[in-house]
Amino acid sequence: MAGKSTLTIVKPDAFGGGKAGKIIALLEAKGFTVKAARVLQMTRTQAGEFYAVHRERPFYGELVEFMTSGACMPLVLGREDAVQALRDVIGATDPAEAAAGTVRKLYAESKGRNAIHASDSDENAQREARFFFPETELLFG
Ligand code: FUP
Repeated sequence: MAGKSTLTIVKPDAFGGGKAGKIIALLEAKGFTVKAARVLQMTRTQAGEFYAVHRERPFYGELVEFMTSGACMPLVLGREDAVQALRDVIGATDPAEAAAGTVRKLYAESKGRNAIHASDSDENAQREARFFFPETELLFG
């Protein structure tokens, strides 16, 4: 059964550019509720661990550099079929390929500086939510 929660991050380009409010408003308009939120500037260790799955990819160094370049805002979001619904709302990784009305079409600068992260499976959503919100076990279920 599809889960009711997912993890998003308003990335440093969007957070630093004053877009967090607009992005959260768009997500709420699409039926998501905010279940947890925080603001932090990730260390290289944190960003490296969060994106460990991409460690061998050519863009990994740039990705860690970007994600540690300023404050970001992780949020746990609730909705029916949360993971897939959020993937649909954020749009393609490259904003040039993202559909009209998606977060990345509206707010992303480039494939690297692309405004928002969204978990790609229920398993990763749980893992990523625990990464930023280790004190809460009640966000999923
Ligand atoms: P997405 O799930 O759409 O965020 O995309 P991926 O999981 O494939 O990539 C994670 C992040 O790596 C992207 F958000 C941005 C960065 N990336 C690049 O910088 N260049 C690429 O070619 C692919 C991804």
